[in-house]
Amino acid sequence: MSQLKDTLFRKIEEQRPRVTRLLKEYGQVELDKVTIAQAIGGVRGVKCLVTDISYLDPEEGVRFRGKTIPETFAALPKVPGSEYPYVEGFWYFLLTGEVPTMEQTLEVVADFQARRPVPQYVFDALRAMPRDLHPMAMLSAAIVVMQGESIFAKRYNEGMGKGDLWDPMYEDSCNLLAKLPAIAAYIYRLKYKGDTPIPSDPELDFGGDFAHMMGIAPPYDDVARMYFILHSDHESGNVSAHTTRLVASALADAYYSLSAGVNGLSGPLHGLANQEVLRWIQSKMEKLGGKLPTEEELERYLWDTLNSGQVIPGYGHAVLRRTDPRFSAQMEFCEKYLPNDDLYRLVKMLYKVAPKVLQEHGKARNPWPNVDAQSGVIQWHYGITQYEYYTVLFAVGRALGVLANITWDRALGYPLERPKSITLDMMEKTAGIQ
Ligand code: FAM
Repeated sequence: MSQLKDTLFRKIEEQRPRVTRLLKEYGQVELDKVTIAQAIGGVRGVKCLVTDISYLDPEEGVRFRGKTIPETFAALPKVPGSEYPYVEGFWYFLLTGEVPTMEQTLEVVADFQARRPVPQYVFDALRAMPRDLHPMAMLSAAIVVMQGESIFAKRYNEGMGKGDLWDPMYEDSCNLLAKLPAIAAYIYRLKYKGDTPIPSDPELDFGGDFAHMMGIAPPYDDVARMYFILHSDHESGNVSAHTTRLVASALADAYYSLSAGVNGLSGPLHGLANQEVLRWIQSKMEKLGGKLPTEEELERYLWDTLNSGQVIPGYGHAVLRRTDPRFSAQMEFCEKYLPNDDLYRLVKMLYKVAPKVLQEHGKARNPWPNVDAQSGVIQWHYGITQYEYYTVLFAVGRALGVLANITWDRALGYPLERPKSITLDMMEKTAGIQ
């Protein structure tokens, strides 16, 4: 057994009695109440999901396994010559809550390298799709087309007990994760680079190999590592995380579940927002003949967008009430590597003007930027000018978090999710409306 799997198993054994005790001895303790506004309003704020992978504090932002983003970056082993950690070491950390040593990290790197080859039929299937299909639809299809590889589905059909199902879920998750960079890069080179796929370099790590297969020189390898880690998890109520877990709760395997989560991520209010941000700011620059707007022009553009009933992409959040630390982490990168990039300067100007306008507008509960306000700009700078591809990058990162979650869900025996519905009539009756 690998050190990662061994540590994971030890952690699972530690956590199981906690769940049993909470259920048996404290099962009736109330965690929250649900109001009509919450039932109608997308279950916002109702505390009814459990995950230990990450926690999202409205003021502070996300913590992965108790660590803030800067603490996570500082703690994990770095790729030699790079400023950002190995994605593989982050996977170890997300799964176990323990910071791996360099040796433990390199063991995961080697394990992922062995799991990396993608079946030829996946590429054949991608080639058979219309070239103008959205890359998120291509990614989702490429994931589900591999369902026949699922070890979980095989073991389940052979009658494996519920308590052991975490093991094949872990195996499927590692197999899928190891293959995702090659699939995502293949989609990119097939669609946008004249069908010129670049084979994987078996010596490279997750982020390094992705940059290599995209055909983009350093420091894009560090951009990839940073980006995948930042987008990995945001507790489990967001659409992509929740969808993946919901589907997996019916004991669907990781291929079906992740494909479903990727479909959820493709919504413009969720993962697709990063493509919207760039589209929105570039359309302003186009109107100005490629010039940067002044602050006054930008303010007017913001009001025009709001007055036409559209949202300001990249701003607002369902849980956060401050600037997203994932935005700040990317800003730090931009300050170092692309401080004079025009688009970045515009993003900075937007950060100055938009919160004020949104506050004045008075609707958004959070007038501050989220992760998507920044991410497209970095990708554009390094030559990925096809907006619609940005959510694919988000999806590769998000896979880390959701796959860690569904592995743990099987380990702790969490059951099928099945919230109760009521009718409007019932709600009116409860409210005392005749
Ligand atoms: N621009 C204009 N109006 C906004 C707004 C924004 N950026 N953010 C929120 N509002 C409006 C919202 O549409 C709602 O209006 P109605 O009452 O007319 O429906 C009102 O303010 C209250 O919304 P809220 O409670 O503050 O936010 P929600 O929890 O309903 O929605 C978001 C959260 C993220 C969907 C919303 O802020 C939004 O649409 N933002 C722009 C799109 C975006 O950046 N999405 C990416 C989110 C990111 F974190 C991710 O998932 N990748």
